[in-house]
Amino acid sequence: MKPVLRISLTAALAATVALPAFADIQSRTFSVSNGVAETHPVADGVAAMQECFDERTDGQWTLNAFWSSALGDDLEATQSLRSGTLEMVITSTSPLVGLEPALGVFDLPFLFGSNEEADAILDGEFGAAMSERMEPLGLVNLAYWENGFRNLTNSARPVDDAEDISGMRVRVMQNQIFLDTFQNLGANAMPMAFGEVFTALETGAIDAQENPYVTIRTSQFYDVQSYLTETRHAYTPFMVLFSGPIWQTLSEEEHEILFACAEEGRDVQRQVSRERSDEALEYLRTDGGMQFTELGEEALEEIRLAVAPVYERHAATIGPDVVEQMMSALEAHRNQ
Ligand code: KDG
Repeated sequence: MKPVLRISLTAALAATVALPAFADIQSRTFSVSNGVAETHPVADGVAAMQECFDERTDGQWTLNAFWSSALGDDLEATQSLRSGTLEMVITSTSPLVGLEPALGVFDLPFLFGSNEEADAILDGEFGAAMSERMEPLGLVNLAYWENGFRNLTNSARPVDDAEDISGMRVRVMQNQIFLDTFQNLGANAMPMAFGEVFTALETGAIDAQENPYVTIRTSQFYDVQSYLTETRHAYTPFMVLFSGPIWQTLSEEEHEILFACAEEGRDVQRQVSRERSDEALEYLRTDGGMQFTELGEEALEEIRLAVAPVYERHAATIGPDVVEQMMSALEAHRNQ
């Protein structure tokens, strides 16, 4: 639902009836599935959302969070929402491209240049249009939270340029665009659910993975990876998804509380994610024992050129109009 429509709907509702506070609010418990660990900044967002529920429902609503893929991986949990057997999941957009190919636009390499740019696109018209695409799937996107800029870890060698990635068995999210991106770099890209990554690294089934610093730290990948390279090759958003079938059983007032509290959670989660990113990198380079490499401009340009064909190759799947809308929105924002 577009934010503008939502505000007018709420205003109309408020103008017509003067219900006593919490009149429409029933006691409820919403379970929310997460692939990340409870130490991840998503937990700070969940806590802020719960505080908002406490205020807005007089303590009648409880958010019951599950961590580290306890309720299944991102796609499995999302399917549970669609069948109405689970209320919420906080998931990367990438594993959902099989449900909505347009979400693949967020996986295009080096798309966003900064957190600020990502926020502007996700919280603006483009993000709202992508959220609308979830509704026919039986999903309501309450807000975009931050997974973040992704960086490469591996157990084989320092990565100083594209050649060093060649031949590495790199785990990627289950998504053809990520697969192609790393295959274009000569890697042996291996799609895998997030919950399987630690064990696959520990047993040597794969050599490498890529995630934001806070995820590398909170999932303790530093225990099974020796080398860390700053690539910032993609920015992944989280969607805070709610079950469409369960959504239909709630009142308009309850809908508004869910949107408002997910946005309060968003602001806290993004802030903590950014505050912790630098701390996480410092930890990984010191106590985490990882050898850190920052790519030089030449090496980074070489990688950007190697992965550039991914845009054209996947435009048809994502939707040429979607890619065009994204690029136009980015250009408009950059020219502000
Ligand atoms: O809860 C989100 C995680 O399951 C996952 O999406 C995190 O970036 C991630 C990955 O690499 O799968």
